[in-house]
Amino acid sequence: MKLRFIHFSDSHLGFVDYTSDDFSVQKAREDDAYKTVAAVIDHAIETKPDFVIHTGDFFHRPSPYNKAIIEAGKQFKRLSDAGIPFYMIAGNHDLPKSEDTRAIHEIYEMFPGCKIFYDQKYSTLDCGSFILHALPHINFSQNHLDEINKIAVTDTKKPNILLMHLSMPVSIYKEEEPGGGIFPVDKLAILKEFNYVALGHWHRFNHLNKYGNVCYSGSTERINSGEADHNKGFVEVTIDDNETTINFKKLETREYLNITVDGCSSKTKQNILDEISAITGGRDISEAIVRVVLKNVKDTRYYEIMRDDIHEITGDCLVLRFNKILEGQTSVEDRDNQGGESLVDRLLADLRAGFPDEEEFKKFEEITKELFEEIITQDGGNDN
Ligand SMILES: [Mn+2]
Repeated sequence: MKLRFIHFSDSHLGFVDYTSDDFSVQKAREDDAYKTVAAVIDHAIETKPDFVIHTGDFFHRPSPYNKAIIEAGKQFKRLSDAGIPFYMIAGNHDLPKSEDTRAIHEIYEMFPGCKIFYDQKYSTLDCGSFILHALPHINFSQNHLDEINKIAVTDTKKPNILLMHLSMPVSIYKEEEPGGGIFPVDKLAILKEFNYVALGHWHRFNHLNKYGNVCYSGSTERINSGEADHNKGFVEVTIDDNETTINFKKLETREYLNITVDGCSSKTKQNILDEISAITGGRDISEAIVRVVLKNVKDTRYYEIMRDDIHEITGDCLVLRFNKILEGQTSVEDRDNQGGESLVDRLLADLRAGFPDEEEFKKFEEITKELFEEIITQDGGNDN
């Protein structure tokens, strides 16, 4: 008995990158997420797997924008029309935090073949040729642990597949996301009893061999520059008797170009600009997101290279971010982290001069950022 299926995750539909205040950039980035999800569904329709699974954070928030709701519906309908069953669990981003709000997932269950788990409980489902075990995101950590402790394989005659959206108790990445809960160490042994454990929450593909066929498929599109260093994609899995094969498939995503020039204090302006030119290499990067970081910049030469100098080399790109890190510092200041170009950053930079007192300004900055965050996220508190 051979099973072949696709596992994808963390598509974060409806994510809008507010680090750019340019509406066309926000729109382009939002559309990127729809395109990559459509590409996964294209692949599914072409290759006709037995089923498709998604391990949570399909949407970026519990109340997605209409466009995200519609785009999701289109893709679910395509799968449904092609007769490919779809199984999904809710993640910490798309499950409502309050008990009296209904989950958006419910509407997609109207598509034949579409089964979504958002009930904050561990459950199993006999799918005929295999047993599906689903552990959607659970808001309260004690309940989460109680449900994890119920996980058990009882029928070994069929392949068993477990879906979870959480962190594994290994600290591999500095980007490791908070908010999804952590799988308890003393329960790890059970994972080996599964033919496949499909994980969501971490955005980088990772097959955690030592726990068994335990695999993060990674997300389908980047949501910040911390994700620039790895490919995005999905996973194709086959279970042939007791043999599980895991194949990562790379997705074509928008180019995210991080350029770092080290030791600028000992380089001339021309050296630095040449180094950047060598990397962009006269290619067309008009659709790319480009981030240029100059490290070890001498205080007295801080204004020697300006954004316009960089723009002259790169030409127009979708987003150009430019940071300078002063000698003796290890990172750009928080307010400069995204390239120093956001609306709130510019506002704060302008207002900075009006605050002779550093402490007072810090307090003001903190409150302003909190307020701004609340306005743009509408519902505050739903991040991670
Ligand atoms: Mn998550």
